[in-house]
Amino acid sequence: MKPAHYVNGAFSTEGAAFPLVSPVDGRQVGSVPEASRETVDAAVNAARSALDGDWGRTSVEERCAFLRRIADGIEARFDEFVDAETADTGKPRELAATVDIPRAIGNFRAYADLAYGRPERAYQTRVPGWSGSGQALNYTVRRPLGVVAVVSPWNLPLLLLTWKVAPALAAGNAVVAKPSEETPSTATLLAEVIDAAGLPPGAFNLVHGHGAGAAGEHLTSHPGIDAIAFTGASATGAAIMRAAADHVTPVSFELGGKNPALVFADADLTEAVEGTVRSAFTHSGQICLCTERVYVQRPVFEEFVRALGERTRALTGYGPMISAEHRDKVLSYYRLAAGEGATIVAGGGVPRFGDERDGGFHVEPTVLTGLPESSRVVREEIFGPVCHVAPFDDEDEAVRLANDSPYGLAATVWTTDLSRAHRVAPRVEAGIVWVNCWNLRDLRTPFGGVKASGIGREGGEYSLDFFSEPVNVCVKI
Ligand code: NAD
Ligand code: 6OD
Repeated sequence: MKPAHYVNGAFSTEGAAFPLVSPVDGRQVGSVPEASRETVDAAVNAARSALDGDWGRTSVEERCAFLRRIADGIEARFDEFVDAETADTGKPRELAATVDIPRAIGNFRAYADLAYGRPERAYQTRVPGWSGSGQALNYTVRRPLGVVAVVSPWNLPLLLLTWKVAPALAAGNAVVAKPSEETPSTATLLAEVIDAAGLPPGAFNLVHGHGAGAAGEHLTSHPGIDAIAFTGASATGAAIMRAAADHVTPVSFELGGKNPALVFADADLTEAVEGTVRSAFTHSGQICLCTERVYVQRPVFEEFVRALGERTRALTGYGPMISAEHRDKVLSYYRLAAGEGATIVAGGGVPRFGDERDGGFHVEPTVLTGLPESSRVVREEIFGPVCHVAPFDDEDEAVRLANDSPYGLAATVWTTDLSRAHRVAPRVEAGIVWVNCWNLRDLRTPFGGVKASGIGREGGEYSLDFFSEPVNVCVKI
């Protein structure tokens, strides 16, 4: 399968090609076509025509049936999807097979269920002194926003793309999607599945290419776009917001994080250590929800750091950073930490394998201590397999440290004290707080961040709300 655009129901590889590089060994494994402004225009125009045509006339039942067919289509080609996601990202195959691809299938099924069963409120309004019945009926109908741009990152490529595409289609929008330039493959497979599912041409379009000054920017600044759903870095969100401002285009943003974990002395320490290994190092820390700041109550600090260090040094089979550029960014933070006098409890460098992986973009899972809270390593999102561990004395200090960040995406609290869990969770400035677990997802719940971590919420009804416009109809009875 070669990465290809999918516009108005047709595949093409129009545009200059750029290399697709394996992060595992650094070799070029393919090429990706860069969508020109004309291709983006064609995709937006096709989406508009679909709304004016067959797609715009579909009922919610029909759209939900399409979503289920797409889910079935991904399932039927499960191994191909897993192979493609593993190859593009370098993540362990097991992760793609147990998280990325099943969740993509789940996204389509969940939104088929949610959109189909969605009630709307109605109000009977009394108007005293009115002639006739003196009453009116107010009810709400939901209209799609129109042509929606979906721009997604490389870390969970299909999961995050379908997380937006599924509700956008369920709500009746037409979509122009642009996946990350680093990970074009599963998006292309998705277009094949959508094509086979028989969606009317133009209802879903896919363009490949880079972001700034390229396909991504052409798309998000396009006057024919009615909304933008974006997942990626906060700085990119700011750039997209500036582009969106010209047309007052609504945005839904899922952005970066610098997520804290709070480990109280009453926590089950084995669980907290295992949980932190998962939350800091899954997909080599390249998940926006990963923990990069760990705060541990002083009586168990030394024990926790020792155990976390041991577990981290024993990790094997972890995947690489997505690119040489990203590897260099992560390593620059490792050097910065060392330069600022951090204690490197585990990792801190580049692993040597003695095989072709040495040409890839691996870095060691790393645990640091001893840095001041003001240091860049503690404040900035690194997006790699690294966490800094610091002590705290009491609940108030733990909450203050957790909240002292420009970000507010997710947090984890480890405690066996139920009252404490309920006290602390709502005080943490984050969109999601996990207690004694991490990244446990129910697709009906609100998902998103506060502060620099995002605008709005996705998930369940929240996504369907974003992707549709409520219209109140008031009828005199
Ligand atoms: P990125 O912002 O560099 O790129 C994301 C997407 O935006 C890509 O498709 C890219 O081509 C496009 N893009 C880049 N510049 C653009 C521009 N000026 N206009 C339009 N499109 C543009 O992010 P990334 O490096 O792919 O992903 C890592 C970042 O994403 C991290 O900061 C991470 O925290 C964040 N992220 C957040 C969530 C979340 O749910 N909050 C999920 C995953 C990743
Ligand atoms: O699980 C999800 O729905 C979701 N949006 C995850 C985001 C992960 C960030 O990398």
